[in-house]
Amino acid sequence: MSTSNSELESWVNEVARLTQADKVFWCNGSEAEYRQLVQQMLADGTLSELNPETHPNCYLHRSAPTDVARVEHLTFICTEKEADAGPNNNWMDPAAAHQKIDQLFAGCMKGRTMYVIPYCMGPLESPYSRCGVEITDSPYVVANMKIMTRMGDVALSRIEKGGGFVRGLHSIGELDPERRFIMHFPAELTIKSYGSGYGGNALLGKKCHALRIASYQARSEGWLAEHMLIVGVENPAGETHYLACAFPSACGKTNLAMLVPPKSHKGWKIWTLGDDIAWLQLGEDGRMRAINPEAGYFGVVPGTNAKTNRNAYEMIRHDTIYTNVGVTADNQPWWEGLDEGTPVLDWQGKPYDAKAGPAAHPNSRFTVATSQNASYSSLADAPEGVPISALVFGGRRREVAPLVYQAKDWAHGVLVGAGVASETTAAASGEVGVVRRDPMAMKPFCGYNFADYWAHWLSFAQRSDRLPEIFHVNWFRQDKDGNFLWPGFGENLRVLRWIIDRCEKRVGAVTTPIGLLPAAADIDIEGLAIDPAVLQELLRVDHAQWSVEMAALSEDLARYGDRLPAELNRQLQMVVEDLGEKNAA
Ligand code: SAT
Ligand code: MN
Repeated sequence: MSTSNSELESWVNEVARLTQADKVFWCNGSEAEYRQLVQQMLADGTLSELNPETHPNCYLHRSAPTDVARVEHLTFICTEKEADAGPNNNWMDPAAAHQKIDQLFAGCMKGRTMYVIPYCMGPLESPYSRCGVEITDSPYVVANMKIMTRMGDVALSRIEKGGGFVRGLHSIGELDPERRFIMHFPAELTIKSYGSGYGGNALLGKKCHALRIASYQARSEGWLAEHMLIVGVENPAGETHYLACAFPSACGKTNLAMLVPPKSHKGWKIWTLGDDIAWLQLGEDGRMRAINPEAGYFGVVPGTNAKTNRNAYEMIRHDTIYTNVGVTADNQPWWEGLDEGTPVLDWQGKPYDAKAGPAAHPNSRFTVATSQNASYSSLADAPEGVPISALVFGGRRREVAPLVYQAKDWAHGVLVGAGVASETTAAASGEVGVVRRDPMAMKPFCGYNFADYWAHWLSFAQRSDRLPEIFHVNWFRQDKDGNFLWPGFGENLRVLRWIIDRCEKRVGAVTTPIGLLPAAADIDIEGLAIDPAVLQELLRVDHAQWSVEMAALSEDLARYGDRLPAELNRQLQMVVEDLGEKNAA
């Protein structure tokens, strides 16, 4: 017996029989265990050591070239009824799915060690946290899970105290894209993932558990599992507001979460709670509280430098696992957007040739503990989480969406979230740069029918009158020549200030059909080389464009048929009518 939880014990035995693993290894989560795994991976070539002088305890992993991002077309939600998964998910019948994937798992760990990773998503003492156990044959996954979660003995003892756990079974299989599936069985709190060793496909605590399974669980338990960063903004008077912000993958969540206040903003501080996932619960006082279920960052490397994200740039100089970056002649990691050094090898370990492609894969990643970030907030470990003042949605949009606007109320805010759309990035396989509708930035991550999810969101208005205000931002507006209109990065603090002032009712707003916008004078642009005309443009609501946008949203919502909450349609109709009236006027 390796655990007093008999359910866990018998599942582990059953998996060992199915996969015919050579050895079963229970991870205790210690530093010594991590170091030993690293040694083993250095010996077998899974990792290589980076320059220990410039980057102590940093390692490079090169993934299979056909395994470099999440695979949404191979990701399934397996519910008894197809309608429960919804048009937003790929669906498979649970019995058929088990059969299909168990065939792949049969015997797949022959000659391999099977690692058992008990993990806790969220602070160990928090009632909002949830546990899971991932079984994997990948030591790279174990090392990443060690950084990304609270894992090992501490998690096992929480599981043994009761409360259940999510089962995650993972094998890299043959790393064959033709034999790859990421399957979720929400009713069984079970995940089965085969054939990929990459990020969200393989670190099952992240997107699979903390978003897809958790969103499903959250619905029945009355909370929300969201694709949101959590950030604290402290003003010079020492007052801190916490915001939770949702953006699609690779749209700058990590940068916003660890924003460095510009020189013009003396006395302002940013506190990072999380960069990717927020679990939101209503506290006893009716305020929404957030915890970050994760303990590490799995962040996009390209573009990271001392100017774009100084905190990230510094925290990844030690104790970091790099995946798919290039290297310099003296074995330092290298990526596009790093303004120093020259790559000699690309992410596949081939001699770097600028004509053949980038040195670092566009979705190359760093894995690093949250505590290494200079702006880390120790409240990330607080069992009660932090109170949220504002929920902020955003996307990457060349046009249409203004720099910032506020929803008129909670129900309208749900429409604003449902209307999130963004240009695609390299975080998922497929074409890059096309506008895709991505409601709440959860399109790839909601574990059930979006129609039911929106109904769940709307229901919060009946449960509290102290809900956060809801906003939408867009840092990515461009002019006709493709130049960004807004400087972004640290300067985004200027927009966060307006958001907080709105929450505190310290500033007015201009009412438009799409929501409440700042008067140009209320966005502080002092010290910015930005033309007032450009700011006007950033805050312009183009009614014709918005009518087209609302038609696209309406078409997307229509896919949910009768299941769509009537309230969401009502909100949409109000915006459409307002736009029409203003057009006629
Ligand atoms: O690969 S992950 O899903 O972990 C990263 C992302 O897409 O946000
Ligand atoms: Mn993400």
